[in-house]
Amino acid sequence: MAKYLITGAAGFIGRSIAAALLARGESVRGVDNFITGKRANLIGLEKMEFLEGDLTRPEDCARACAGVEVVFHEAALASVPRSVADPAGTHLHCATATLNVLIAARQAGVRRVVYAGSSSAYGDTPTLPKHEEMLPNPISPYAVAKLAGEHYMQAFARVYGMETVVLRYFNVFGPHQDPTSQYSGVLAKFCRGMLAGEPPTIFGDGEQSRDFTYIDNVVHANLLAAVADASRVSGQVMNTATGSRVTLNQTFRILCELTGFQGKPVYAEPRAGDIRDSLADIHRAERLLGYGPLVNFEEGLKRTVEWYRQGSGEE
Ligand code: UD2
Repeated sequence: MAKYLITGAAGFIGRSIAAALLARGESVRGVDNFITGKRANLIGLEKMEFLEGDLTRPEDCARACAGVEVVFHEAALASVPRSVADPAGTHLHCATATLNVLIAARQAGVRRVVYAGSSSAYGDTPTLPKHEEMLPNPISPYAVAKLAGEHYMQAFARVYGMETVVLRYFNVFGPHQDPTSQYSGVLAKFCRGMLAGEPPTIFGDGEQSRDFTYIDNVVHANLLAAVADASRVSGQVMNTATGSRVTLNQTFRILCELTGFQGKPVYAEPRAGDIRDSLADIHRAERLLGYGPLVNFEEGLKRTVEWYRQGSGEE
């Protein structure tokens, strides 16, 4: 019987958490509906018990949660522009699916649910760094749906006494992130494109900034969140990031060095629902989890470019 369930196990973050747990010899179950997850991401995870299932179906949630102690809920449609194009789809697969997971987890006697929150919850506030005491101010349908999931986590902790922990991820990147969709994260797209000699498109003036967080840091935070003392972490929201930021223009220049790309970017209209600047205050995760970033941005980017250079991520 699996001890851990990972939703979105065929996605970039889910498969990375699964790999870390399996490397520790843990028993892991994964569930994915392959809307954005990839079968190729399951390679190397053969010891994981895998269920193909959709979290919008309560019966699939029940099957996934049976006998499990801890759930890492990573499944989502993770894209601001996708949510602008299809707000109902994002709501269904982010908000409704999260409620279904919580209901099934409670029925199955799951002890703890760790949730993949999003920095988009903060919205476009000028205050930097963003800290958890700030009022959420979501501006895209994606941000609203992910924030609804956070509130459900907190409500289940308060009214049912379930242990729930929200990790608010800031722009996660790294190996296994899908570069092939129009909705892919910017670094995956840029790495793959620039390695192929294609000029990247920058939406806006390129001076928007992000606290880009390498995947190993996010995996580290999840493993800590699974074992941290419930009296300290249950019902809490914690930024999961590095506490530093770079602009897209700076990132482009670093990527030119790493990939050998010699062209110029194409500048296009800013994207609807976009945030200008994003930077995390990570003190709460440091204090409550003992979290600290393991890999900085440049090192993470180097490893990521290497991974795409080896032709991984293509299907
Ligand atoms: C949001 C969240 C992030 C995560 C993600 C979904 C914020 C600050 N971050 O990321 O935490 O939840 O959604 O996985 O809300 N861009 C280009 N060219 C491209 C693609 C993107 O210039 O080809 C720009 C885009 O306009 C934006 C930046 O790059 O300014 C980052 O875009 P993204 O889609 O990678 O992530 P973002 O910030 O919407």
